[in-house]
Amino acid sequence: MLGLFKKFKDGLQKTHSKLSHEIKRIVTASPKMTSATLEDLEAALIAADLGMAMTTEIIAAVKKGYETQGSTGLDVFAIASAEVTKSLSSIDASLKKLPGLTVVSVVGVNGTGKTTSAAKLAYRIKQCGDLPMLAACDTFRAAAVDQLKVWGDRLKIEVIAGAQNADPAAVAHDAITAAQARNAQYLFIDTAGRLHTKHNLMQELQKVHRVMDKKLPGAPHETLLVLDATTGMNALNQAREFHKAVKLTGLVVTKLDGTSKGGMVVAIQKELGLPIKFIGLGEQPEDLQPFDAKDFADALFEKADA
Ligand SMILES: Nc1nc2c(ncn2[C@@H]2O[C@H](COP(=O)(O)OP(=O)(O)OP(=O)(O)O)[C@@H](O)[C@H]2O)c(=O)[nH]1
Ligand SMILES: [Mg+2]
Repeated sequence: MLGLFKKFKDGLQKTHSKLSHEIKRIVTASPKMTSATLEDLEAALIAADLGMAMTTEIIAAVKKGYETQGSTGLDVFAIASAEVTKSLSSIDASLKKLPGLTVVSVVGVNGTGKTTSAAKLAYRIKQCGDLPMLAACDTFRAAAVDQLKVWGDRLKIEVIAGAQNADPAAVAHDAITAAQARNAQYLFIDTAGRLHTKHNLMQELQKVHRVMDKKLPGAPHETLLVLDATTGMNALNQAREFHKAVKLTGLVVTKLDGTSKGGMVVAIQKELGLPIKFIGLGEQPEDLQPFDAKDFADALFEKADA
């Protein structure tokens, strides 16, 4: 477990070092929490993409802490970490598991990491001893089916695919049939990348979901939107539009390794009220982790050493 946490921290390193140095600089220069100091802190939190709502809560908590105990022993890092933990752990972030087959649709705009995340998720399930399967429902992009098959071969997970240009809804339908026949516990549906602003593409996704629900009432049981952390706040618009078209049940935030926009995770969950279920921290099968609010907050607000 320690190894995973280190990876998680390494992924957030850029966000963390910038933010912690800023906080330390501000607090050292002016230990008394004057309104100017609080404004500086606010600017640092917003610059780290934590979003307005979360930033306001943190500043209020710091102010309250200062009013009750003064500057001696006031730990801005601990206060911020506690506020973020409290806020992010308010929604259940676990992946649903039904008694029979659980179908998980993986959706999002182009290139966010859907295929990779679907494969990594299936790998996690396999590691836990359950039987996962993958469905190649991106029949739009020429190499997409092969890309998923390569993952399937590598991870020894069965991939259900149709012919090139097949109807994605038909592939999803057949994949559910196959998964039920094998008594699989999970089926992950890899869908084509689509712009949230393209009405016809969103309708196509709705159709895929309708067909699944007809085949297995309630499916897909999870609809995970994959967001690329490096896109910053545009991710919010993507999430809103996808949520309108197909009811999302959670988010997967990818590419948190090496981005300086790790704070965005907080803003997204806060603004949308949708749980972040997993985060992507690299390109290897094990580089996907369940989102843990406390680990995340601690990694973000760990005190700088120097
Ligand atoms: N560093 C890093 N790279 C990632 C992560 N997740 C995915 N990638 C990379 O991002 C690129 C796109 O990933 P895909 O899984 O193909 O994305 P997609 O959403 O399926 O793309 P389309 O199907 O074309 O819409 C690949 O090069 C992946 O290896 C992550 O968490 N970290
Ligand atoms: Mg893909």
